[in-house]
Amino acid sequence: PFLENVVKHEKFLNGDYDTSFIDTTPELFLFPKSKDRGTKMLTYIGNVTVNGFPGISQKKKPVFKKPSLPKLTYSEPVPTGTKQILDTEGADGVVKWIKEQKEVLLTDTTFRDAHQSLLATRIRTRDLEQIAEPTARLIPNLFSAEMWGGATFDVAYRFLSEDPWDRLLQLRKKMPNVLFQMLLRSSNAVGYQNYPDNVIKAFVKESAEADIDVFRIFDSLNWVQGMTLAIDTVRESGKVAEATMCYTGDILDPTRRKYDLDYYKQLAKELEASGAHILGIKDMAGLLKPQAAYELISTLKEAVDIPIHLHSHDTSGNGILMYAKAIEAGVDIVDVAVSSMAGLTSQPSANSLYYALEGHDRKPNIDIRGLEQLSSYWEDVRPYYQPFESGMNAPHTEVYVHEMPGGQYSNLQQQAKAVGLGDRWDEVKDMYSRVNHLFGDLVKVTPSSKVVGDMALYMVQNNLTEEDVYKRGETLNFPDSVIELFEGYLGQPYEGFPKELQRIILKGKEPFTVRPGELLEEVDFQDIKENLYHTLNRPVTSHEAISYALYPKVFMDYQKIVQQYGNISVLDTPTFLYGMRLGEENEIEIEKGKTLMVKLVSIGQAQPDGTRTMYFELNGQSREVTITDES
Ligand code: 3PY
Ligand code: ZN
Repeated sequence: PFLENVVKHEKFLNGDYDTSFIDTTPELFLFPKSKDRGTKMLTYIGNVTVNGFPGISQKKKPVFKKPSLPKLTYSEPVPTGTKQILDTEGADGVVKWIKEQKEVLLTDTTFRDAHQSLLATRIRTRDLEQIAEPTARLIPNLFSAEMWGGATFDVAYRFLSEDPWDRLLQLRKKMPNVLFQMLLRSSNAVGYQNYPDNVIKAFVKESAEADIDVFRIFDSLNWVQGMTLAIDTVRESGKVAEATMCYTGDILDPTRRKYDLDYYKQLAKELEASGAHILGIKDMAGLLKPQAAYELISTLKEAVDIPIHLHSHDTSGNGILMYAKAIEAGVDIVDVAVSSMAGLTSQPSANSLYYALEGHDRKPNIDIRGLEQLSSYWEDVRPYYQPFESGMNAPHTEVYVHEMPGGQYSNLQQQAKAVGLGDRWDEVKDMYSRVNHLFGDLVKVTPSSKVVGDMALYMVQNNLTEEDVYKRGETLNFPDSVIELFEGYLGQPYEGFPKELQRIILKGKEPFTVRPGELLEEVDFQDIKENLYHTLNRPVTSHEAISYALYPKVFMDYQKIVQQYGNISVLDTPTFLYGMRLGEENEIEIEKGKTLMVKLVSIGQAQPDGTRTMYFELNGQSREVTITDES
């Protein structure tokens, strides 16, 4: 696969990012012949019915309950919220408002991190869009809704065949009152490696214009130098810069001195000085223990003047107790998810936190009945995505030892299975922690966490110990991601890389310590637009040009899907993931007021050439499509 992002493309590194990419990879640009919308839609349904959906092994479409939507009066205007504060008072007005609140404020992550962590980021825009307005009406006094960024951008195109920019637009129409928040991996944007500065700037500016309000900006090694470009650009765009430190290690453990209280205190001051409106604490693996949270928040409240926003994962089962301690210590905002999408590798439950703080003067100002109604909806939607559940179904305290971020756990488990290490998973987890120490104890979060995971798999697969790496390193072919990390492609870790190990891994290559973005040649967006205009036969938007710059292959594959099947984001999720049953009838609204009535009548025999004819009724007329049976 074309894993290499274009910035790693040799041509790109030579400053040659231009039309030649299209000339030399013509296979990305061959498009199937156009058909009418009905036929395209039936071809998709026929295909998924016969061949299934990637990652779903069961072929038979399950029967699902229709999700229960809250009964609301939609004629009343949507109540106002924090979005209106930003629009009228600006980012500083938002900061001032936060400081005036006595109650702890909440960010709802249900639309982003909750499903990224529980369901491999697979929730489709359609399922978000249906509950967006009820969310805006039932819990209008959220601080923000985290609904974009992280893995959602890539997964939307790659696995859901939908446009993430369109998601943003659609959700905003339904939620005009709440700040929209995204997770931005600094110079990695919403990808896995460094991009040139002008790509980061363009991405932030366009996201801000498309109405992202709060940018949670982190660097996967807590390297402030890697974050300042993003912070500056967010500020220039008039939005809220939540500069974020990732929490790793354990400040309570006297044997782990590298990331101690003082480290976080200094880092917080640096982030404040870099222009943060809010200080984010990103506890991506859920390592922050209750008493540690109390000490950390108390110290940081003294150290900085800006509000503090705490993000965590409930993997250990201690999330609510930890939040309660952080709230006692004065944290301003915490991240929670609607109950049926909360807990375990996701965020702690908003509903539980509400009750946990009963009688407390900082109890959140939120309508618990509203939360329960939203939770009922998600309880009905979640089973659609059952094949993407991680299989973790009880609190997992081992996380305090292996320190793997919630989102990585199931991913790495899959990777381990794929390379035949499924039954050595315990060894892989143990090795993950050993690799972390071998590498000098790193912050582990996308993308640095992936490098530690790659090395752990490599060592288990080859039965290597730390000693082998030092002794036989010259003869070992380390994973590319490991070499790139030690070269400096993800920035610089606190206290640097272990020197001897770096020398062994780089085998004579010189590392660099400047910002990788400085070394990369600027992307010419005009050029991209012109090229795409020629291949797609239509003008492309700035959003599309940016998506292409971030993910050329993923973006072009998505364009092919659109050409082949049309806009399949309008399909209901059971049909999108499982196709149709024989005799089933379905109503598909392909645009406002235009509906296709589809019935699957029969499935023809497989032909010697591997094709099958699918017999449908489309708006009462018989219609056949031929698909290839891949079984
Ligand atoms: C992401 O970068 O997507 C994360 O959620 C990291 O925790
Ligand atoms: Zn997270």
